[in-house]
Amino acid sequence: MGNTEEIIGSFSIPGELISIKANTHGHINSTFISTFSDGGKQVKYTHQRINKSVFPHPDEVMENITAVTEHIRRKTGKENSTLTVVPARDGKPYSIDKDGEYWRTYIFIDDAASYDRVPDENIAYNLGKGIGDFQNTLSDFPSSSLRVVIPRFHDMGMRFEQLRTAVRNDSEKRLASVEKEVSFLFDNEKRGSMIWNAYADKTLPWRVTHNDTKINNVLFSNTTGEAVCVIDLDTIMPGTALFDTGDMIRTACSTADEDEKDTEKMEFSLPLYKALISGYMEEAHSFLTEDEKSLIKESGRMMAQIMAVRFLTDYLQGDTYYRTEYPEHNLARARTQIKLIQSMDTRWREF
Ligand code: ADP
Ligand code: GN1
Ligand code: MG
Repeated sequence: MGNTEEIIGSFSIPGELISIKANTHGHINSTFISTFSDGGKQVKYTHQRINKSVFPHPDEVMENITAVTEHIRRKTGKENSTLTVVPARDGKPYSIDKDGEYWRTYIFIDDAASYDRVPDENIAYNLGKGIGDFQNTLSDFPSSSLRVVIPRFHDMGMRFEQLRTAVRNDSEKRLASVEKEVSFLFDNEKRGSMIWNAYADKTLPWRVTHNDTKINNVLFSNTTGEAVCVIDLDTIMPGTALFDTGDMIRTACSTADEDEKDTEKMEFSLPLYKALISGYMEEAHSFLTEDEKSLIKESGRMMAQIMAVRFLTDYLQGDTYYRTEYPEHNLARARTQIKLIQSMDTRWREF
């Protein structure tokens, strides 16, 4: 923890550091929660080392986050309605350690829960409402002023190209065990590419979108269950609202964790879908176009597919992108996403 303690000291935080603990729920950054004692009061902070191989320009990531959080706070007038960036002592929204790694600090949002899997319909409803409200609050933010921190992040065609390269190279000699999964995904390439293509040719409107609206990127009040704050703003960029509806559907209308090893446990749930979309539409019906509304259902399938493609690509390439806890972790994630797509197809057919 030595380096972590040192970097925490470079931020403008009053009081005395009491403890630091790691949080391993995200797949990308390294997250630590600290507790400070300030005049007898305990205050918690989140510190993150930004993953530079995923975000090659962390300063641009922080530029986006600073602008967006200021906009949200100005409009809502509520302190914890968004992340609060704690500046470094030199006034920058990040601090660079002796190894050249970028770190940032946020105020930790207390009395709020983070779920890796949706516990009930009420939380699904509140997730939809929270993301609808987030998009609505940012509807007057100029999307063209945002830095594109990961170009073509949800470009299905590009993700399939990356999978093709990984299949061709088979650098880890893992291809033989995943041929069924690879062919399922390629069979669905055209269908899965439809939303990105309609976004890229501007048939779908360009908006400010979060682009990573999985359930553990929203914090929920411990008392009311309402969405308190949308976090993990790293990938805020121009996008279609359907990237966000899709990732919510993928993670909040499913019956198992994203990395459940037993694919039998992964099913698409229509009651959770109804709850999620009713919360979302309460906030979003006024600004969505009919084209967008008609593609919401498809967006869940598309996001499950792009994740399956990305997890499988990472598996074939030797697990260099996502944090993994065991050698088959990305494979489990990919298989579970595929099972979710298959279950969506079955459930919608029955419906
Ligand atoms: P990653 O980019 O690695 O996914 P996140 O920003 O999503 O990192 O943070 C990882 C986890 O840390 C979140 O899922 C959440 O549980 C917790 N977390 C992050 N920031 C805060 C915060 N400001 N307040 C409370 N919990 C937080
Ligand atoms: C990553 O950072 P985290 O864990 O919230 C990834 C998302 C994926 C998600 C899958 C920058 O999100 O795109 O949907 O894992 N973030 C990035 O769980 O690649
Ligand atoms: Mg996250």
